[in-house]
Amino acid sequence: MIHFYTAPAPNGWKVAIMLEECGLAYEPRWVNLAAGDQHSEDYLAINPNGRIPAITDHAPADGGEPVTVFESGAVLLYLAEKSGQFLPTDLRGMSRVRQWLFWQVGHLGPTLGQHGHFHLYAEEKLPYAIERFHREALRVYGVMDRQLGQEEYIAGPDYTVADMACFP
Ligand SMILES: N[C@@H](CCC(=O)N[C@@H](CS)C(=O)NCC(=O)O)C(=O)O
Repeated sequence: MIHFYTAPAPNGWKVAIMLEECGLAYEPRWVNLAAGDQHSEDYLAINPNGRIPAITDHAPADGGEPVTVFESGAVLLYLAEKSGQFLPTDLRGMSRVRQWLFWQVGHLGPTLGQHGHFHLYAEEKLPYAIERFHREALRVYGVMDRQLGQEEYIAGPDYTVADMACFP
């Protein structure tokens, strides 16, 4: 059984998609972000970064103690390797998925997060920050658009965890 620490937010949705797609047994453990659950000592023992998502796998493949994983990209790779799904096993295919997955967690996600923050939520409207992240959001959308103009899915011909990371 996998305990899935999450909340209704994009980084949680990535892992929710994968858990539903791969068919592994899991139970959601809701983290109330508005109430600040993510900063509690109990939760920081699961994810020292104080964010969702995270998982604890109580039946890891090596038969040992439960394994806890945080960071959406790391969780997606862990589940892909555990289930043997949505991650190619050949060198080139796996390399493509890893690079697009790292691109999502390093560029697409943070850029859109900062854009949304400064454009929509920040009480003080800072033109420099709004313009910077707007421009960068358009750039990363352009990268994705070009890639999807050439390939069926973000990392090539197959549907993989890289698509599940980008979609939400
Ligand atoms: N790099 C992290 C980002 C996780 C993240 O930012 N999660 C948000 C929800 S989408 C969160 O937990 N926010 C709570 C907060 O900011 O306190 C990942 O990919 O897992």
